[in-house]
Amino acid sequence: MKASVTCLVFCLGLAGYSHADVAPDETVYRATRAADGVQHVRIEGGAYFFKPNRVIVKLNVPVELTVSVGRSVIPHTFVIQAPEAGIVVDESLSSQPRSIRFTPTAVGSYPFYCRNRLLFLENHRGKDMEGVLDVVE
Ligand SMILES: [Cu+2]
Repeated sequence: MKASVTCLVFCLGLAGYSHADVAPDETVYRATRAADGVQHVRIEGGAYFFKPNRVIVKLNVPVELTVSVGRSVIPHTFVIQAPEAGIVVDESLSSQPRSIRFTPTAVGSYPFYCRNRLLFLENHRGKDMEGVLDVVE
């Protein structure tokens, strides 16, 4: 009896987490310098998320972001506007991975997001298609 109650609680818990419309929780990727001296980061986008949605990179070490989206009729973009840190990115995305290179020059937390909007509806950023790039010492 006790075992079946435990299972019931556990199974309900799992069902709660598998709800497809809920935005994924924060997924963190901490980049490290690879043998080529570059911090390689892969970000996957979709309607409406970026995964990981929190990326931590080291200051003054080159970064190569490889960004793509799953097959979709909805166009998406990847934007970072942080000229104060030497990072200005505005790219259209497709299922073909796209590489973006920059070297972060200032510590801080910089948002990345999709700037697209579906007709007059809410923009994708407002639907959780955003994340944070943390530049650390
Ligand atoms: Cu989008």
